[in-house]
Amino acid sequence: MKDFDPGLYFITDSTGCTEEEFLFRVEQALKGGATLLQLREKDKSTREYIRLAEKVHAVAKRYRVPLIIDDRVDVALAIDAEGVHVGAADMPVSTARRLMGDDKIVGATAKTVPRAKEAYEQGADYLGVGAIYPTTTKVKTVLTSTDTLRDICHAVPIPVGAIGGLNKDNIDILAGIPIAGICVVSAIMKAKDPEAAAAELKARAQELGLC
Ligand code: TZP
Ligand code: MG
Repeated sequence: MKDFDPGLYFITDSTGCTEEEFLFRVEQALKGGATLLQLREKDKSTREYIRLAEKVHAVAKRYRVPLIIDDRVDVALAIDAEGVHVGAADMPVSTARRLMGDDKIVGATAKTVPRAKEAYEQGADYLGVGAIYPTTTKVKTVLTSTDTLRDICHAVPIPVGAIGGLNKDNIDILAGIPIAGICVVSAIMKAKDPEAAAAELKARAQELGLC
């Protein structure tokens, strides 16, 4: 069943964390109200990625939050995750959709209106658009203007999430843009208290009508 809420999309980064600390932080984020979870690992072997994904999936299931795997359709299929997220350098959306099947969530990164339309036409269920602000998370990206973000929201009928350097103190820049949610790594992952950080970010986003 494809049922997901992109309101507060928490994307993980296990860099510098023990596995125990990492899983604890993921759980705290879910407790704090993250509605969608993405496991994003750049340096793990396939075997390590699958092992960690199984553990994260078990936690996510307890909170009934869908787990999306970044980049890796094979890992998503191996653990029967709820979905996969593909970027410009990953598998095309149409291929990811064919391999994942119609019941799974396929998300895509888009930084322009044409790319957003293409991803939608190829079967994407949601889009991540950014970076809105410079980010400290390890990622190859360029900034996307809020005008482009707004244009993308109007160009496709699927949910659009804003990403990149977002936190509770700077998301007001997105007020009035019809996004479906906020996607963050550091604002939750690097917070002293990930549960409180997630709850506060969600409350602020709701206040601004962003999720
Ligand atoms: N894509 C665009 S920016 C980004 C990704 C994966 C990283 C966002 O991380 P943060 O820490 O919320 O800026
Ligand atoms: Mg990617």
